[in-house]
Amino acid sequence: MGSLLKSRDNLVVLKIGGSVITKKEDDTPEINRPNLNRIADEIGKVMSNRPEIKLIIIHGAGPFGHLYAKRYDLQLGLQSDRQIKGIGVTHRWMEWLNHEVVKTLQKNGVKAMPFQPSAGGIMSDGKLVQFPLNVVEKFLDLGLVIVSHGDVLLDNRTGIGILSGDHLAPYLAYNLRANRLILGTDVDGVFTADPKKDPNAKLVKDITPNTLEGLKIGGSNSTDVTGGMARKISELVGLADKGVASEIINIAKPGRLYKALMGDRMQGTLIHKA
Ligand code: IP8
Repeated sequence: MGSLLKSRDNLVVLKIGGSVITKKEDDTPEINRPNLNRIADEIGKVMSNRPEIKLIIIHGAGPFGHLYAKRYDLQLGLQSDRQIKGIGVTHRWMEWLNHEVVKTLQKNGVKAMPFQPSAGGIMSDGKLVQFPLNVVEKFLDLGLVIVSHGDVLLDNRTGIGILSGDHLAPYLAYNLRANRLILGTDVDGVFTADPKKDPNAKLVKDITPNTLEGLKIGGSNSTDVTGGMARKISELVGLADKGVASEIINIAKPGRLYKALMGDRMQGTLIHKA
């Protein structure tokens, strides 16, 4: 028990946004190799400079998951036989992406360990209600870096559902009492409008449960079956209310992830209790 508490002191949950490490070419999912290589290099350097850190990495899907989840309407729950094949197909694409992420991390000296959510996780109406936390803890205690991802899961009420990494990361941060949750995206944080489309979009430096109301949040992705920025924020504000603060940073910009993991909390949007 003592060792578990000690490991949680340094526990960091990092979400790597799917849009940062993937792209779509001619309707086929592709890995953004330059970004993945650089991110793995930054994580490798942090882990050798600060070996006391226990790290859980959750990566998003990008087209690897969203393209197929949408093609088989998996976000609607189980409604027809046609979807059954899509469960395995979507999961296979996610496993492939996960394999590439883990391999790249390992090449950069990270003791990365793949962890498949659909093998042990169950949802109920889209909410994660079961996950093998004890297994995750034991692997962390061995010194491994868990590398998990968004996935297709069994759902007690709807048959199947999509587990977003944006749901899994806060779930793990809360249930394993992480002291930091970092969400790495391809924008500088939360904006008042979509910064890729609106030049007047302003960065919101910090959000608390009290300031959320009245905040206009921009920047969702139309191909994303799991909901974009607004859903992400409401989940994180709920988490801040329970005492786990989080940060949204731009890990598409070189060096930002390294600085964040080394302790800099001021680079993007901080979501915390008032
Ligand atoms: O990109 C979605 O994960 P996310 C997972 O983290 C699937 O929302 C299978 C679409």
